[in-house]
Amino acid sequence: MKITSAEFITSAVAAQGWPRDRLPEIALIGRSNVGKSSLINSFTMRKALAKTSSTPGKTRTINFYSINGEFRLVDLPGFGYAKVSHEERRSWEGMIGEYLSERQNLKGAFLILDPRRDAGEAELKLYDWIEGFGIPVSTVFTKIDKLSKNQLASRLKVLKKIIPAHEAVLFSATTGEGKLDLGKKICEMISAPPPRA
Ligand SMILES: Nc1nc2c(ncn2[C@@H]2O[C@H](COP(=O)(O)OP(=O)(O)OP(=O)(O)O)[C@@H](O)[C@H]2O)c(=O)[nH]1
Ligand SMILES: [Mg+2]
Repeated sequence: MKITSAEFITSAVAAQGWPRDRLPEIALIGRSNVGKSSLINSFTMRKALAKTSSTPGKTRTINFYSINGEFRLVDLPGFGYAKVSHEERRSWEGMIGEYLSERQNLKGAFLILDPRRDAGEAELKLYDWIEGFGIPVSTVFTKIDKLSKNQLASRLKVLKKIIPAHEAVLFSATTGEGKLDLGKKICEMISAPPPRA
């Protein structure tokens, strides 16, 4: 996929703030600090389009980025950020749940995982939760530059037994590896019939 334009559209904390048109959307979901915002920057070749940080919990709103004027990548706040209050966590879950359950534009989601960590109950629950809304989910293993080929192969063997990772995309925001595969998956998702009519 050739990227001709990439722009930040808006941030939202609730449905009133979502863009009002019919452009298809692909959501990025995963633990805090896993690299969701970095993936957007790397994929679009725009260094600072999405704000990133080495401290977890950087993205706290739902952020919409328009790509080629054809579809939007939607950066969701990460979950599992230990330092937030119970109340704040509930509000995040509410915000993401509202988006996943009600957003008609949503054509697919990427569950972003760091292959150095074990996929735990939180990831599995999330995978099932998204699928339960009738949204196609694809797994992306990111930060693969941090592992050798052998390490990656053995980690994937373990992880694929835990998490549904059929045709997982292997990605690195640092090297740009996996961008072609990611683009292909996005094309598949946006050209498929609406997941829920
Ligand atoms: N080596 C390497 N570092 C990465 C990669 N992707 C992200 N990082 C680093 O990981 C940290 C977190 O990246 P973010 O993109 O801010 O993570 P996020 O998932 O958006 O985090 P939240 O907004 O807190 O949910 C930053 O320090 C990035 O530079 C990658 O592919 N390779
Ligand atoms: Mg982020």
